Amino acid sequence: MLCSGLSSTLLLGAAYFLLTSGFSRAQLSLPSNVTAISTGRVITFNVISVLQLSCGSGVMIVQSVLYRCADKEICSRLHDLDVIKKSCDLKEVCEINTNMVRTCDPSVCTYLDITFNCFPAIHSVTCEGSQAKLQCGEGQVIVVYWANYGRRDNTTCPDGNTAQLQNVTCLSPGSPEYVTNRCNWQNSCTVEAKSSVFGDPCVGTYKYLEVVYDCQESEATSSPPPTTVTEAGSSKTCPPGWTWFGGRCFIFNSSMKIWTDAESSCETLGGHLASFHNTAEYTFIRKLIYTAAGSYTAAWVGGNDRETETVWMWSDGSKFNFRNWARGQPDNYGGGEDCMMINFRGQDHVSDAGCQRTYSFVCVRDP
Ligand SMILES: [Ca+2]
Ligand SMILES: [Ca+2]
Repeated sequence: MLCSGLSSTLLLGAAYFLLTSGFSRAQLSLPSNVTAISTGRVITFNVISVLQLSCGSGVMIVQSVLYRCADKEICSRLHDLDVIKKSCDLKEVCEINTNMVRTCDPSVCTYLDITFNCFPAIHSVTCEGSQAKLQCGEGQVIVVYWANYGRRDNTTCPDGNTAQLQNVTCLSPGSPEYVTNRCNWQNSCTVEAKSSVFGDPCVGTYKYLEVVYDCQESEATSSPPPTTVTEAGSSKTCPPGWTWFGGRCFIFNSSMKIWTDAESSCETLGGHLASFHNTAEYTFIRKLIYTAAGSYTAAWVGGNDRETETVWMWSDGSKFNFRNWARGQPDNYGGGEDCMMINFRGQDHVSDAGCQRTYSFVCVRDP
């Protein structure tokens, strides 16, 4: 296809983009508050068969792929941009086999010109069956930007037989949330790169776990984490005032309400009283309260055994697996404590309390 056929090229490219955008464009991105530290550019002749893009320390996001032509015209190929982004985005180093991209016309368009931005982050790769270890320096904590258990090129973790390396669009959409919940705000953490953890997104493919994360000074964790993150297939944002964590949005409300009125308030805002399913979420909720109120104010959350005594549930309908009650709790004191509160007397303390008491509360909703 000649460069003069640019408009039809773009149309074809656009159609291809619509078909594939669910994978490559939306998913492989960083939170909007992470800014590029440098830019890179590789210009090559078509005759070179392999070219390398590198960010040194940091991960790349490919910005443009152009063919520079002898007559100075430029072909912009959305399809090739898509292919290269799919393979390179969020990596520190990326090798492109130029037969991956289709030239406009070798006799006319002789240069391939790729530009990319580099962002401060660490790209960790762990082959299937091994254990990923994320580690930050002393006084630092992990902030997870992106993760995928699957495969998106056929050169990483090449130990499988050839047939097991062919599927390069293998994604498990739950990976970012799982790794975030497990590792965020920790100094180090381990994650098993196994299908028993993530599910098997592509049976018969030899997979690997990629995690893109940054290390931040632990003092910085008192400021809210980024409110915009990218999850499977789309970029999701919390409404103003809400804070994102682990794929959900949270907000603290300081007004004192009985439990059912607090739940109603949260429902009015499109959510429920907050639930938590691991230590990271519980710790985050306490931090959210501290940031908003200036102290660990006692607050209602969504746990309750109002329906059946000792059968605890979350008001948002999620699975109740919480066990880490304060010592001696829940005690259903006086025969009438069916609602869950945290921060009793400002302490790291989860207990049951009478639902007619009034406390501040924390709501949760989907982005
Ligand atoms: Ca009870
Ligand atoms: Ca109690």
